[in-house]
Amino acid sequence: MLNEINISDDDIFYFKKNGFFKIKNLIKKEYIENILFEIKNIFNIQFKNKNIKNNSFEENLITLFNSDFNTFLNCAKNCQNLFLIHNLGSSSEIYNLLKKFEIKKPNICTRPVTFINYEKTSKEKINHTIFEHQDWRSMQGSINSVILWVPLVDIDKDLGALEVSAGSHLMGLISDKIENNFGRTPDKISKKLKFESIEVEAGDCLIFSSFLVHRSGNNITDNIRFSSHFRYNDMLEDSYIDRGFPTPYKYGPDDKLLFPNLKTKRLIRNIMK
Ligand SMILES: O=C(O)CCC(=O)C(=O)O
Ligand SMILES: [Fe+2]
Repeated sequence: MLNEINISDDDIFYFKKNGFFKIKNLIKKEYIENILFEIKNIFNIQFKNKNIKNNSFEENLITLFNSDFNTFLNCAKNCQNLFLIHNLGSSSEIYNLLKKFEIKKPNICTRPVTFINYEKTSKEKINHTIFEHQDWRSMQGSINSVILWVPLVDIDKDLGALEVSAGSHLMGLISDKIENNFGRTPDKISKKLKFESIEVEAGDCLIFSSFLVHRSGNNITDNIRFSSHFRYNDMLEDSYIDRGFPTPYKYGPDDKLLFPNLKTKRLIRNIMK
């Protein structure tokens, strides 16, 4: 799924100094297109089920968002669980790439997330534009932990390209609270930082230190910004070993039975006959 790429000593030097590095044309374009197709397909199944038939995917999405928010949200959640996304993030090719960035024994920190950033299907700003933060605050993993940020479409400044503050990783943890699941960095410090937009094309990948201060750019277009984000730890990093490998992410089922009247006996017998 990846193209042959060469990471030079200069690239690693750049990464260490700035806290991020754009890997051009890392993932085969076709693979990214397939992920996008699968994402849209999850929604398309529900558009059909709900008899939503507008002209475009965007219009259908808005209709679903407004008419059945719960199903919209469940579609978005299922986009986190696509085989293609998990296969990419847990591939030996990505494992080997991480080793080039001096992650001695890479391990997956948490499940990947896929963002479908669109103001017209957002209840709050946080749903499409994330404030300045450091991912390490939520991960609390190895000191050299990294994020692979993978655009699923071309993302230029107008579409809200990710904005990073070069070198900010060298401050260590400055974030003092978790807000909406993100380790927000204090305004007093963020305001003084310089940010640059990292424009990317589908197939590129941004690797960055979990201490790098970053935020979403403003999407001033009428288009959806799709991206997937992967987080990794190094199981051989001393402080992570010393801290006993903390794993602060929570995951579990809802206590509530969502459809108490579902005729499961009849349905399972019908399928199994
Ligand atoms: O994609 C974005 O704009 C920000 C995402 C991000 O920083 C994160 O998921 O931690
Ligand atoms: Fe982040």
